[in-house]
Amino acid sequence: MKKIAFITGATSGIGKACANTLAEVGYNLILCGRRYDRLIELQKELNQQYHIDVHCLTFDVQHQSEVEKAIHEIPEDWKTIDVLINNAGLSLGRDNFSDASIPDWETMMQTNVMGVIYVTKALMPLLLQNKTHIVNIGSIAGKEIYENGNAYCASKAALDALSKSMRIDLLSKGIKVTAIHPGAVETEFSLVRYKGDHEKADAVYNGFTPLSGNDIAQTVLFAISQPNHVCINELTVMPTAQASAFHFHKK
Ligand code: NDP
Ligand code: 8X3
Repeated sequence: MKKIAFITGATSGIGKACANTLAEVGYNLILCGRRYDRLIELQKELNQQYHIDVHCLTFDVQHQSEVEKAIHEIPEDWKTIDVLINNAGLSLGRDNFSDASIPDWETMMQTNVMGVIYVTKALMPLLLQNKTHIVNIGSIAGKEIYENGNAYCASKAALDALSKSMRIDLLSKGIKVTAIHPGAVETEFSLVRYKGDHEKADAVYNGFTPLSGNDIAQTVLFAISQPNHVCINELTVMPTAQASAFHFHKK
């Protein structure tokens, strides 16, 4: 029987790359995101290319009732989830604490922190039943606080704490929890952060080779491919040209 992975934020970037990587090694996938058309397109591609089954769930992780409704409607034969990848997330703006927008901050906290809580709690009976491996996509931003990172850094620091808490609380249930903390990955992340400003978004990755979504997907695959008795608790992954949140070697 094929394994099943549940991936949030599968319409783009790291989540989409995880979908491709896990499809390639034979997982069936539950793919989530708000953009239904992208999910359906990806479903078709993966189905044709890798002959795997894909179930799509459209919901906004910020709304507990939407999350619960979608998860409640998972068909019976999709309930044996082996891997949960909590990946959906975003940054909005890179503004000084004094003038950053509170609605932006609320969206980040609600998505990056409460979204992970809503999804994981709604899935909990299935996670316990299946001893599902939970993989949370954190960020270097949760480890090293940088100027004008404020609420995004806070949201990823909270997720770091949540990942550690899950690992401790679910230890006796036989559930592995892995946190992956990427540095700069070229996805739609910066375009979202800079609200559609391509020039600002592209500038983030100028002068060095950033990670790709696939680089992180390969790290996730490594973590979930370990023997039963081995748990990768956390990994920080950066481009070779990045040494910390502050140090880049740009040409
Ligand atoms: P993308 O913008 O390319 O992808 C973000 C994904 O999250 C999309 O699929 C989007 O789907 C989903 N998403 C965002 N908000 C919501 C929401 N409210 N409800 C449901 N889904 C949502 O960025 P990345 O792939 O780079 O980001 C993935 C994760 O990686 C994030 O948690 C990010 O913080 C983290 N990360 C990224 C880094 C980078 O440099 N790119 C570095 C470190 C961490 P849709 O819009 O269709 O709902
Ligand atoms: C995304 C990486 O350094 O822009 O989490 O915060 S960073």
